[in-house]
Amino acid sequence: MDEVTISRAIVESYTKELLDSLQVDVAIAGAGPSGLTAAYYLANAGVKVAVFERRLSVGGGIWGGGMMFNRLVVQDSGKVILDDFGVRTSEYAPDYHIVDAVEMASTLCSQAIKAGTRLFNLVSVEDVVIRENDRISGLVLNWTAVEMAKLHIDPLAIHSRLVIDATGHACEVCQLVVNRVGGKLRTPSGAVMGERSMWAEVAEQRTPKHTVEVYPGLVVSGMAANAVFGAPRMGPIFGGMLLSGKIAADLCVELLKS
Ligand code: 48F
Repeated sequence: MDEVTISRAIVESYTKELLDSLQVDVAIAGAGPSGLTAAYYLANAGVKVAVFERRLSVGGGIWGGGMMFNRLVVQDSGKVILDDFGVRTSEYAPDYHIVDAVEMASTLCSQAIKAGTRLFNLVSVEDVVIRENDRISGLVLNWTAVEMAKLHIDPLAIHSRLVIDATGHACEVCQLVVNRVGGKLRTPSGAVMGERSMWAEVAEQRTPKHTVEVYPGLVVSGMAANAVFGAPRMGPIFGGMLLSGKIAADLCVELLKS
């Protein structure tokens, strides 16, 4: 075995995928449950989709379950989506299904990639690309290592027809739109309204409703959708995250037709 061949294989194949991802149909910020679910359904629909994830690990808030008990709960509607992915569930009570968090995180990730998602971990979204009428038209990216080390190194950008903000509680892309673009979101206040205290039932009902095109070219999904619309957090019940990811994918497929 030759070290240079190993290095060339890695650099060439990664660069090829990155070059091929400089222009995509949908760019997703964040590889938590909603981002991975959106990516999986988009890739299966034949949409060119890339996910950019800040952390080394993919899966966001899935792994730790509830307070590090690595189990999650989904409702019947979430179970249907997990069935699609091939994630096993066991019924605990009517409409309450238990999921192994580690199986869910690893399977969502694996299936999204096998469906054709380009997944770049250790890459942070630090800004958005803006075009005519302030439409969001891409993402500005840098290595997470650069961000962590606070190095003064300029980022690179990719173009996309649509962006999904799947960054979770921080709703970072929407925050950028408000704070850097000076944009007015399609929320009652026009701003990020901020997440409210835990109320699982209400939060789970509201997450799918808030999965919308919140700004031209920008769809918001998952916990980011609730944070943007001032809805409660839900804790370790994950049906809403999965549903939201699927709704975001379906919405993008429709928007891409126009
Ligand atoms: O937080 P996260 O899992 O978001 P989600 O898909 O699911 C939320 C649930 O995990 C949980 C919950 C449900 O009960 O409340 O919190 O809405 O995943 C978000 C991912 O986005 C990454 C972050 O590291 C995480 O893996 N992320 C956040 N900001 C950026 C980012 C950024 N600027 N660039 C790239 N990735």
